Formats: sequence, C-alpha cells, structure tokens
Amino acid sequence: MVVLSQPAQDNFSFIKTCKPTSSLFTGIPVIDLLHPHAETQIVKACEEYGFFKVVNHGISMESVTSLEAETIKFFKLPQSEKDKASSPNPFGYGNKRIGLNGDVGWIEYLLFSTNPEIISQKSLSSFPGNPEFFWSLVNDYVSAVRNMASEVLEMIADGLKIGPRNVLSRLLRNEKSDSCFRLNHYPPCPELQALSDRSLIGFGEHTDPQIISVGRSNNTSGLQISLRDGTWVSVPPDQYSFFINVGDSLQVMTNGRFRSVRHRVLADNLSSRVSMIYFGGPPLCEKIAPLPSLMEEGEESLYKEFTWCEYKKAAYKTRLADDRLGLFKKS
Ligand code: GA4
Repeated sequence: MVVLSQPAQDNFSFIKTCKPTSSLFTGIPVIDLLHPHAETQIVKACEEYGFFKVVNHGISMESVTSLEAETIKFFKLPQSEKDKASSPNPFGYGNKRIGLNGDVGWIEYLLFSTNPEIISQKSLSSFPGNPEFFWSLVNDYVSAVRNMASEVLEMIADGLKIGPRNVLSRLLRNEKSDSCFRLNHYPPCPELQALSDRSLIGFGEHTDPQIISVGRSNNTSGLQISLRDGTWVSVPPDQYSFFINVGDSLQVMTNGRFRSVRHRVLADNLSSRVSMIYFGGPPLCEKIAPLPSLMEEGEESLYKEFTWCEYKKAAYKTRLADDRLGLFKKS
C-alpha cells in the first residue's frame, strides 16, 4: 500500500462526498489485443460501455514503473517545492482545483500538453528535482501509450469495416495532435471515514472531450463509470493493464454509435491512488464530424459542425459535470 502525505490544506469541507460502493463491477469488457476477434470485441465495448480494459497491450512495464516511481517522489515533495512547478492554467501542478470554473476534488496533479509547441520551457525550468529526467520518462511513456491507442483506433476502423485503416489513428499520430497527459495523486482520507461513512470525490463525474483516453493506476480502486442506465459501478483496479475510454469527439465521429463514458474517481480512505492518463486529441484545426464512410444512406449528423479548437474552447468554459456535447447537438 502506498501512503503519501496529504496535500497542504487538509480542510475537505468544500469537497463533495458520496456513498461509498464496496463491490467491484465484474462486467467491464477485457480485450486481449492479440485475440483474433479483438476488433469486433472493441467495437462492441465502445457501443455498450464506451470503456474497456486491455491486456496483452505490448507496453513494457519498465517505462510504467519508472514513471510511477518518479511521480510518487514528486508528490512526496514539500508543498512549497510542488508549487514551483507552475500553476495549472491549464498546464502545470494543481492542488484541489480542477479546470478554470470552480470545480474542486480531493486530488493533486500534474497536467502536461504533449504538443511540443505548447510545452513552455518556463514551466520545465521551474520544475523541482531533475526536470529533464522526469520529462524523458513522460515522453517515453506517452509515446508508448500513443502508439497503443493508435493501434486500438486502427482496430476500431477494422471492426467498423471502414477505411482507410488510419482514418482515426492519423489524428493522434499527427505531429500537431493536441493531446495531453495527466499524473494524478488522490491522497487517502482517513479523517473523513472517522467522521462519516462517505467517500470524498477525487475527480468529479465528467466525460473526456478528446477522441480516446488511456489510463492506468496503481493497485488502488476509486475509478467508477456510469452505465447506460445511469448506475455508477466501481472498476476493479489492475496495475498491469490499461483502461480505455471513448471521448466526446469519437462519439461525434461515430454519429453517436460509440458512447463517451461518464466517469469519476472517489478517494480511498486508506491508500493513495496514483494514476496516469493520456488524452488523445486531434490537431486544433481538425473538423470533428461523423465519418462519411460510416454513415448509412440518408443518415444525418446528430451534431452541428465544429472544429476541435472550437469544442475545446467551449469545454474550458464549462463545469466538469456539464453535458458538453449537448451544446453541439442539433435540435
Ligand atoms: C476532462 C479530461 C481531462 O482530464 C482534461 C480536463 C480539463 C482540466 O482538468 O483542465 C477540464 C475537463 C477535462 C473538461 C472540462 C473542463 C476542462 C476541466 C474542466 C472543467 C485535461 C480535459 O481535456 O478536459
């Protein structure tokens, strides 16, 4: 069990709580990427849950464990040191505040853009410890995960029987891909358990705006997804696998066939949760619209036309739990 120190300010009265669910959901689709019918299984999982776990993913655990170890070291630093990593507007170190519109959670995190044009040298030079080493671990990890996510998107194109095979993956592989990466630390909160029988919300419910997200965590539970009927279920942790979720943009590109999954994270009472998530997004100027090859004859787009830049701009004006796609639905 990893137990890191608490973030500086330990007043949690302004952070939302919910009833803890102790049982873990056993129905999460598990996709073996080497299985001969993996493509069909992935499409089914994206339609039903917008979420699945991948095994036999080909990513070396070495890059995962080294990055996790450095991340834990970072979050163990004194608050004053962590604050040097620049504040999250939106990239940098953040503590409890999420986004720009008043959302809070029982979390501290590092949020980076993977777009080399956006990574400012300033935030890197003020980063405590050995920023070059940290950055090289992040880069190695992100390129491995981006590769795997691109392969999954190619399998999705195969499963949907549309071409070209890179119709989706080209967006992530594009050097202008506007993707980001976050390292999260959800400290344990034993005081709250002593006071009541509630769980603190680490990261409130939301959908991811991008195309596809690839996450993993240490062996601590907390991630929950919302099923089609609105029930929240807890995802069993698995530190050796990756969890993939469909983002809003992929829901639009499949004209609603795939589901951008609502999810949230609850803080654990006793152990620290450390997670790393890559959010694969398209280039800023990319038009987000249903793939023509997927549309049936006479089928109309459910959404108004927009570029990723327009969607992102609108998303950053919303609160975490808002229905962002609702803003772009045709009436
Ligand atoms: C949700 C998915 C990613 O974590 C993220 C988040 C971003 C942020 O933390 O700055 C947002 C959130 C996320 C969606 C709505 C806006 C923007 C916080 C928020 C309230 C990095 C992203 O791309 O969108």
